[in-house]
Amino acid sequence: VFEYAPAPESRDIANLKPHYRPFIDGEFADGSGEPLKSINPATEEVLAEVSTASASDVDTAVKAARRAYDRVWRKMPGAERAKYLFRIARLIQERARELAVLESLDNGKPIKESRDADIPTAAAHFFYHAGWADKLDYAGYGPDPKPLGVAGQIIPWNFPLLMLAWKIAPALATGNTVVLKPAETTPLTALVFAEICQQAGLPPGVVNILPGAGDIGAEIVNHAGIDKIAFTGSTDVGKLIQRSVAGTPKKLTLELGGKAANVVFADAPLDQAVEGIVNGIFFNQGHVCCAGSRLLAEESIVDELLAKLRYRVSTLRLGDPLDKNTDIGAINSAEQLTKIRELVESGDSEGAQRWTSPCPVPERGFFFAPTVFSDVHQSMRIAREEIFGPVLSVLTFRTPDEAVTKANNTPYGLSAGIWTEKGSRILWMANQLRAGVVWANTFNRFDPAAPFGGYQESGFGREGGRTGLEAYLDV
Ligand code: TXE
Repeated sequence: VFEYAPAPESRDIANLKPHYRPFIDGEFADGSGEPLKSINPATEEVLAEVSTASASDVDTAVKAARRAYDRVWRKMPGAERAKYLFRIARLIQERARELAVLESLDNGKPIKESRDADIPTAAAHFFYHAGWADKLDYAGYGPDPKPLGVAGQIIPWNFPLLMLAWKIAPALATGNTVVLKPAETTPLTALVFAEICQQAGLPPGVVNILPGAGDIGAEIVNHAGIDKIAFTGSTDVGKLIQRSVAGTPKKLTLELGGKAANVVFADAPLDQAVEGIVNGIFFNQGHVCCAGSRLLAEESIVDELLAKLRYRVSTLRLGDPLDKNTDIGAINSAEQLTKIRELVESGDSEGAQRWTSPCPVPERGFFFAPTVFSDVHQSMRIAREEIFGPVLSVLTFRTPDEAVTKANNTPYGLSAGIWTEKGSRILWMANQLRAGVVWANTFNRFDPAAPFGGYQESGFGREGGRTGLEAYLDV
């Protein structure tokens, strides 16, 4: 067990303030909800106090968003809206180091991931959607496509700024205004984003950011002034929201949990597959809705694959998220760590074979060593339930048909991976798999131009690409 050593210089880059406040109608407001403390999950120390929104703040924000929609934003030519989106994208790039360090402090993810994935991809989403803002008429949406109005957007803690970008960029590009609630454990980068909106000169009310817990999410969902709801989070809360919206004219898109199969055939280049399996489940501590949490390996190669996999996983470094060499950071919260431990114990008691990486684990902070379960049966909880942590369940198959049947044996359907040299098999599998995204010989690749979203209990609607625009337009 090694001592956790904070990295003070790089921490300063985050420009951390003692107090953060909600952003309503272009100004930082006092926020009349219960204040919350944002915790650094790697040290368990308080990073900052955050004022939260109350029900009356939700009402003020929704009214501000409506005014901005009616008076300014929907009337603005697309080419003008695009300029704001381009400005926001460039400001995210200019403040990328600050945002990356702040994200790693607040979320626990390794700095190399926030630096190389979260923040640049967030900027890419604004660049991409800026390009759409003045081209909607060419995209087959008619000469004058109509926005929906005020969008209520609720996001989770696993990719705080990136999920914000996935939600806000298409909404603004299509002429909607926004009331967004970040997750209670990771509100900080969203509130720096509010500063960026001010810096970009965005008209007041176009974007409102309301930190708070689930009750404030519910206030947004139930507010009569909201026209569209976009939610990313747990399947349970997604179902709750779906019930609340029933009988209202509100439009809804849901991006919920997953239990993706990563299918490796005997002819796959195994070393490459091992990299994809590791990325699939250990990227972002496995806090990824599309994580490849079920490895389906062809029986004839499972022993060789497991040996290679264990060796590779044992080289992953776990620890200080601000250390550039860290591969696995902290679990985002004590609650999530408890959930992971409980599911891992169920794997033990149901008879799966557990292997844990021998990496040192810091004593302080919420950490969980990479874990691989073999001899997993489809009926076990670790094969069925979303663990949302660095835990892989390995199952086997003998024929392509069996691989498809097992991959599809889940109530979810967000993503899947296929590893094989046979192009025809990739096309056949991609067609058979009930998953919104299928990767072949790669995993966890994201592009703003590619629609993302689920089947079944993984939700409905798509984000990204041209299809993603439809969620914010009356066509
Ligand atoms: O999710 P919640 P939690 C899964 C993952 C994880 C589990 C629980 O398996 O272990 O969900 O995570 C807001 N009305 N995913 O508890 O509660 C909440 O404040 C409106 C997968 O964090 O769904 C936060 O902003 N909003 C997932 C957001 O919903 C409500 C990402 C998500 O929190 C609300 C996160 C309510 N009644 C968790 N209750 C993915 N798809 O990537 C809570 N919220």
